[in-house]
Amino acid sequence: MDIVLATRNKKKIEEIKRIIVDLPITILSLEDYPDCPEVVEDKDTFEGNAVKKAVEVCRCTGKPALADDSGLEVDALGGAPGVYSARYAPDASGGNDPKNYEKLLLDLKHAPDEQRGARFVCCLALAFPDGGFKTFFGYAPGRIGREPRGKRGFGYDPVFIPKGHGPTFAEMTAEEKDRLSHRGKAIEKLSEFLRSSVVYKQN
Ligand code: ITT
Repeated sequence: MDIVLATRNKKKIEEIKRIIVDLPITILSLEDYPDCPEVVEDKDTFEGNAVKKAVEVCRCTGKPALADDSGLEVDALGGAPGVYSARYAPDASGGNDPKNYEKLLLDLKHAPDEQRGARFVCCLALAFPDGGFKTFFGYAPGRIGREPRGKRGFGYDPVFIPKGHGPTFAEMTAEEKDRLSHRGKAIEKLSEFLRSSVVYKQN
């Protein structure tokens, strides 16, 4: 079965590909479909944006499409940046720009440790050519550190410390992050669905 990844974030693509390894599916990307237009993310929920991205890419390619909408919810900011995580700093060039976590550290400058709680959220949407779709959620609870640490991962990883751990996601190996991450957990649920799904067995 072919699945087109409906994302332009190369780091997300790397993570999804390395976690889905044990399933006999061929992962295609938008680079295989250069004529598909950019999807405008104008919904105010992770689910809304993920479903929109998956459905539009599925319509354009004629193949099942998998989209990831994700972000960081910070308690002291009432859940911000949330669905706007990729564009939190007004002058950020995209979701992997350090300006986003630099702004977050500045906004939390006066927040004591007990108010630095946060969680990463990932919603995966898998859309099918018959118009149907399924969503899968994953959450990673943790807290925001006081300075960036580590060079691995992407986005807010250098400032996110998962619950029960000392290092940030950016200081962990890929395997350690995948075990704890919102994306890893959502992909586990997607994999269970694909393994048991009639659609998957028929293709
Ligand atoms: P696509 O829409 O093309 O998939 P994007 O980067 O714009 O790519 P989102 O709109 O879902 O994706 O934004 C998610 C942002 O949340 C992402 O760019 C990062 O800033 C942040 N984020 C999500 N998952 C993350 C992770 O595992 N580690 C660090 N930051 C993450």
